Amino acid sequence: VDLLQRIRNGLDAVPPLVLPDFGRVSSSVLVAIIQREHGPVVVLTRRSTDLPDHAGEISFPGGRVEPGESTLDAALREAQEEIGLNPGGCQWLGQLDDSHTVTGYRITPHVVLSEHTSAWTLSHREVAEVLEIPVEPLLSRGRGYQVEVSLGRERNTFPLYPIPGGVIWGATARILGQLMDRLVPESSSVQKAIADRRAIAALLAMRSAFITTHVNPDGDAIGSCVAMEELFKTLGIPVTILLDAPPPPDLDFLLTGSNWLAGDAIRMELAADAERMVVVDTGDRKRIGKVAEVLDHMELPPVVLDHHLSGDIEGDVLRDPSCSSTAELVYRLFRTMGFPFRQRTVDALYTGILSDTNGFRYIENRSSPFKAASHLVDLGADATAIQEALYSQISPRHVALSGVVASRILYECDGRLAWSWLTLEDLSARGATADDAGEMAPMLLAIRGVQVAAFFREVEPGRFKLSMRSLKAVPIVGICNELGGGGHAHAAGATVDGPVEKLVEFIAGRCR
Ligand SMILES: [Mn+2]
Repeated sequence: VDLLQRIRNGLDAVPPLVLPDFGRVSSSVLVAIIQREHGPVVVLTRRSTDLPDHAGEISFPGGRVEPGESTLDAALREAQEEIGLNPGGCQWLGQLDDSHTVTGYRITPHVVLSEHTSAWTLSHREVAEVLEIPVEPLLSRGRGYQVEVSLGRERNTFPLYPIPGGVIWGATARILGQLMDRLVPESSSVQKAIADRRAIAALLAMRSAFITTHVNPDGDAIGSCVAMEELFKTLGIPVTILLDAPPPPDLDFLLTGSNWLAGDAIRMELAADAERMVVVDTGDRKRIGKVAEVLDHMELPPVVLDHHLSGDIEGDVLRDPSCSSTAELVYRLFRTMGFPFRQRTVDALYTGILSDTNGFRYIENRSSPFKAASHLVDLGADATAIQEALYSQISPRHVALSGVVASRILYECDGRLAWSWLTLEDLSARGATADDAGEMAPMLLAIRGVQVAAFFREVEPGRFKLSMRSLKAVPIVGICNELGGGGHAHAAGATVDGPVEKLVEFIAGRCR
């Protein structure tokens, strides 16, 4: 198939990302393709060195969209003004992705096939020269060199394409990269981008929303809820967070200013009050507790944003286990959307990443959680306050219960498996709740020589919540799956019937 046909096919196969302007100036550019003897070329301009902005840089013809004008009309008009390209000789091929610049513009690129053959008529005030860049050699560079640029607190990453006599960078390079992506629509990165934009389109099209997350919510669950709430508020979409039970006190600071309902307020009659539900940090119906009843009675299926390996809720599912946390997934989504990060959003997302990586311990050697966190701190996340809020809040009852758990630890498999337990009586004798017990498995896993930790907490007589943690060499999610539970490779759980000794025998058998 010839290159021009591949461009057409790619534009048809990959839908454009269409974004709100989030208060930025609306602008558009024209990606004009001309079929020359040696193959298709794309028309770029070198901007005049006298211009106040982007002087001497290489860019597509384009500019600000005037009131009442479509983005396509604006792009064609600007191209005519700048280089004398005749709009009548253009055939529209399609639209590339909206993007936001660090300088405050939303750019919509339109791709046209132009029949231009005569000499270019330059507006010398704006344009120094027209560059006809062959598409073929660009393609061999793929996505080019990835360059990150900071301007104030903003950051942006885009490819950089060297061409004879200069480089293409910035928003122009990103748009060119989008065109290159359309030439390989089957590649996994493009397929991932298509999944992203399906979720983004679903979120932007909502008229009212509920947001929910899993029972016993952690910093990632609540942080992701709050970040999504901020998105809907900014878009003017009515939104309420629904929680199975009131949030744990140490996460209260995140929910200040949020609109949320929990516990007895969760009734299935709520289903009529919002158009769709967004489920974050889980994709399992049984993990959202009471809220499942509301979900079941809603007309439209939910949007799921999750970083766990699997889930049974159907709808628009954006699942990415390569993310350390749902907060990291939401951070990436907001970057793609060009959503302007504000204080509440960056605090919520930083909390999610810090919490789910347990203070950057569970990162599986990925750099992405650090990059996201570093950007969020640059954007103003109060890392110190969040650290104190999450990690200086252990209740005296938890410390007392830890003592009980520590005094009972038993070892199997030559000390590689450590396990302990708490009964309902242990809790009631100390006036403690399940929240006071919290996570005990990490304490067991920190013991020298221990590779697998199993902690059992009685939830009703004879029935236990098993929580497991393991070191890298020993994945334990399979064991929890066999027991009817699930989770991550090295942090998983299940609800199981005793006696505990029998269960430990089973686990030890799997660890030998
Ligand atoms: Mn999570």
